Amino acid sequence: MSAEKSPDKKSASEKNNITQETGQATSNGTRNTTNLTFTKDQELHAFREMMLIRRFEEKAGQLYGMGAIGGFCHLYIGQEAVVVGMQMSLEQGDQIITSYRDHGHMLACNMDPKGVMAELTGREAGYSKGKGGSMHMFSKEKNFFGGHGIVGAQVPLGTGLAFANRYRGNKNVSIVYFGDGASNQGQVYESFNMAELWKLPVVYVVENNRYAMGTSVTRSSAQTDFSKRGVSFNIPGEQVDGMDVRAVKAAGDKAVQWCREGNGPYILEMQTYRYRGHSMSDPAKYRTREEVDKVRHDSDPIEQVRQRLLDLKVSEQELKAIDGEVREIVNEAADFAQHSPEPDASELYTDIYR
Ligand SMILES: Cc1ncc(C[n+]2csc(CCOP(=O)(O)OP(=O)(O)O)c2C)c(N)n1
Ligand SMILES: [Mg+2]
Repeated sequence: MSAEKSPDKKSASEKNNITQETGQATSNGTRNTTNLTFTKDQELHAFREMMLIRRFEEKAGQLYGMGAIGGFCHLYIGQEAVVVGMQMSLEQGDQIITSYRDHGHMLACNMDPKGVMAELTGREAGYSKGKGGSMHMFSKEKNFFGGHGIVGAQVPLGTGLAFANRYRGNKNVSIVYFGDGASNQGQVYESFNMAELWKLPVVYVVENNRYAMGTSVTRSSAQTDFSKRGVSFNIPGEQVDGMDVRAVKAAGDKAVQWCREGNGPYILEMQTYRYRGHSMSDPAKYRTREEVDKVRHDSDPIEQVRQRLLDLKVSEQELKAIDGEVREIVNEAADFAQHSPEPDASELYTDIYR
């Protein structure tokens, strides 16, 4: 019997409908219908932050198409609510670490869009002096620890960040983002074991966007409820509607508090979706246009916030003005990047171990 036909292997979307329904899921996979509300200021903040990521990614896609960006480039379009909602739960000094699908995480951490775009285009003014590209950027100042191209590699590293917090006796939490595909890696479970054993303050955020490259979760994962992946280590977990920024923040608050109080790690499965292909070179033939259109139409994270703002009597013009400001920031970043010089050849010999 094929994986698709097995009764236990329903698709994540079947089991955990990505809908506009709000509310947190509990660890047994059922959703609470807790009423989640944001103040108008929080809605505006979420709208602006998500728009910045979306416009930035659209521009990166354009520049890639024009040949201005070389190497790999993985866009975050569709997943914006995850990183924006989580960021709203964090405090100064909390660390972030993620995979190669990292532009949104950097912008959410307040890294400069000019520095990110300059890195994408391989310029001297980029965060890694033009030598790292899309997948390898860092900012110690903003507590952003990369940007990792090896699937799952950030999980033990992020667990190490949590160990450092514990060792130093501070109250900071490390947020480790990884994908549904990465969740099947052995190093993830070695990390889970140590994190629970030593009660490390780490939130593991599984960004379940339903695909690992061209492989759907139902074809690759024996257990598609990623919130349960910590069960044998006694790590609590929840499934979260990762398209609703309010649900993300509510779950983030709970998980971060759990960690800050010294209870050990927490797992959040964010049910989300990527609109674009795996990377810029993926024609995405493994899924239908209709599947993508349906998610965009029914549960787009930005559209949800836009609708709520309109209900709060924020005018279309105000929302357009925010979009205009964001577009300007992104255009300036693209101009800056393209006018920044390429790194000098001597840079080949810096920032390396001999
Ligand atoms: C150790 C390792 N194996 C394989 C790859 C090739 N690879 C790059 S991305 C990817 C899929 C990962 O999917 P997922 O974790 O779901 O993250 P997403 O791309 O959906 O954000 C694979 C297999 C890699 N980079 N590193
Ligand atoms: Mg994935």
